[in-house]
Amino acid sequence: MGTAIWSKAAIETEIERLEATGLGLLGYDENALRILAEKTLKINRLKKEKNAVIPAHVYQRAEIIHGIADFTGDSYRLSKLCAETKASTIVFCGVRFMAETAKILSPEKTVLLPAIEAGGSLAESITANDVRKLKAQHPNIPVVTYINTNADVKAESDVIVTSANAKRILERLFKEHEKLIFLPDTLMGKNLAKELGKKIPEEMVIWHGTCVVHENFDESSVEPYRKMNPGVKILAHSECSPGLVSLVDFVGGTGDMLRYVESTNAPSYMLVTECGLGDLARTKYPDKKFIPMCRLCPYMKAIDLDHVEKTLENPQPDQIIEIPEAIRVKAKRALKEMFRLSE
Ligand code: CIZ
Repeated sequence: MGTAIWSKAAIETEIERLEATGLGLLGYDENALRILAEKTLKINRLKKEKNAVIPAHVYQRAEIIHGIADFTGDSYRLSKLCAETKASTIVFCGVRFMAETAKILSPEKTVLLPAIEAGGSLAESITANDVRKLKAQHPNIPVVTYINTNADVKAESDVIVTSANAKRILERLFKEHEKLIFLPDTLMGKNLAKELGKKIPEEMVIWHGTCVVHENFDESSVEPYRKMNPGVKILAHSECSPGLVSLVDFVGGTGDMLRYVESTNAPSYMLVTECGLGDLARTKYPDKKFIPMCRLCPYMKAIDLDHVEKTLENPQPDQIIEIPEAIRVKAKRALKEMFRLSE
């Protein structure tokens, strides 16, 4: 990190600010907060100097969410807020598809992804050429694509969905179409088909991608914990397997999971998803009890404060998101269709 020297008072005020966010509840002690404070002070100053904004996905590291993010949420919320921001630069603390979505919606802004390793197993499971082949095999069938995909895959799609709005959008589309193609998450596709009473592949053609985090939870993540924690409410992300989903109390995206916790009063909660959500829930609802059950996503956790600082100071070409205009325009059309159908 750089050599900025902060006054003792500035450091103490920053430590108090960080402490008040709830980081202490996650085990960040006085020493850890002191180390973080210098970094967050510097990044927050750089952010102002560069007219930049930092969105952070809920799966990001806690020090990013609480120390430097301007707004936090799921990919749907972040895409909307990024499109509205007045800042000229977006330093996206999330994964590549999220940064690309920001660029698709706001091409005039500089969009930076601090760690190039922040890709994703779902996005990597399918190419634009795969989608073109599917469309040739199933002509005139609308392509519904989970937001967790690269820009060129979005460009081949008719409408984008997120975990927050997939069910609603599919319901609306099925009123006008007998069959849909759903990409790329096979587990989410199977969950949606079951919920909507649709047959695979007669009514839903589903790609075979999976999320490296959610595919690893199974039924064994549920029953023993119910016995050990009477009354526990178990929430699973909609990228989990149908077998697991059939055993839990609630299934949805991260925003829905947080809303469920907020609006209920159970003795304890178990959030079956990436660990960042449980960390965030612990700081948002300090009076509620959370049973640990999560996995770390190597892509979501690729970015740390040092990456953000270096990117703000001197972005490297491979951190700058660029999307060919023809692809961007087509991908934007599919995203706009999502906004239209989900609202
Ligand atoms: O859509 C998102 O943000 C992802 C990847 C998960 C979720 O449910 O928030």
